Amino acid sequence: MSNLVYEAVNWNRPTSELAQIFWDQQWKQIWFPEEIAVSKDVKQWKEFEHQDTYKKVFGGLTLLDTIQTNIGMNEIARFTPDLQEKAVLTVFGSFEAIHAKSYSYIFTTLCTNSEIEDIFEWVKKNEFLQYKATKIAEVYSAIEENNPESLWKAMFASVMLESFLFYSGFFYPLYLGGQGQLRNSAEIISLILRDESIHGVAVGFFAQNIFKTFPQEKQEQLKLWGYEFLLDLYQNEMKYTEDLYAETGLSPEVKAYIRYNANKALMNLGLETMFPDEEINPIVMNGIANTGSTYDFFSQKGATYAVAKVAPITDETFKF
Ligand code: MN3
Ligand code: MN3
Repeated sequence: MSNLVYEAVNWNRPTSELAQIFWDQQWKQIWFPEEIAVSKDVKQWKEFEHQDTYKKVFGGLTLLDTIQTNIGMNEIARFTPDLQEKAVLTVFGSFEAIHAKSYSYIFTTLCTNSEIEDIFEWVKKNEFLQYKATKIAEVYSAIEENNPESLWKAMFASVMLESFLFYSGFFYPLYLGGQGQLRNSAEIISLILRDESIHGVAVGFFAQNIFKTFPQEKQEQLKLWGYEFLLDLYQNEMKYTEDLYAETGLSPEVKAYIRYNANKALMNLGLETMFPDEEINPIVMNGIANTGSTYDFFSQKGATYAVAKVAPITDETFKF
């Protein structure tokens, strides 16, 4: 017999400030890929010019959501001491599994079996994709019991993945969907994005609470680690984007969108942004702006470019 005492999760009193809010919001937005009529995209898909890019975008996203299901949310939940936060993170993990599965639903609807096999092979072979998966998974796998620094790093990596690194992929379906192309597949992305925005805010918030407990010297050290980690992933992301979007000519716009989201990830973690504000394609921006309230965000696309500013976290952030 060990002396370990098992404690029961007690939701009768709050042990974590926003756990209940994150819990409620996540369940409120439950969805299943089969609810979206992706088959309506089949006709456009047959004539679509850049099928190769599109398939690779979704292949890359599948890998990231697989890691976030199997390693990310699991490991972070496992080592998070607060039982309510642990429960919230476990729920987030189930949604990651829905995300990862939803791409397969799109593949099944649009592609042949041999095409699908080729994509999953490409995922294993693309060096930039494997690099980012490895970097993130390493931090997830390095969490230690009673080591809040290692947990903070894993939460930092999680926010990088969910608020920053997914967006090189999200760009394309949002960009096309906003112009009436392959809209149903884009709608799935908008639903995923809606979940990711809660995850980024929640995990960022939990991370900030841990960060506050560190002495200033430790905080400075961790910040340095964080910015270096981000820059390394950023450089890789630029190469991934050039490789992925080569035939579309969209790389410069995707890169601007990536920098915007890197700033957003830093904001979620309570840290200073690092890239200057710049113009983001308004079709893609509208895809994010309206995901909280409506599925039909495409009808509201803007006609002109505007400089996208990242908003700091305020009380408004928590009104999903
Ligand atoms: Mn996800
Ligand atoms: Mn997520």
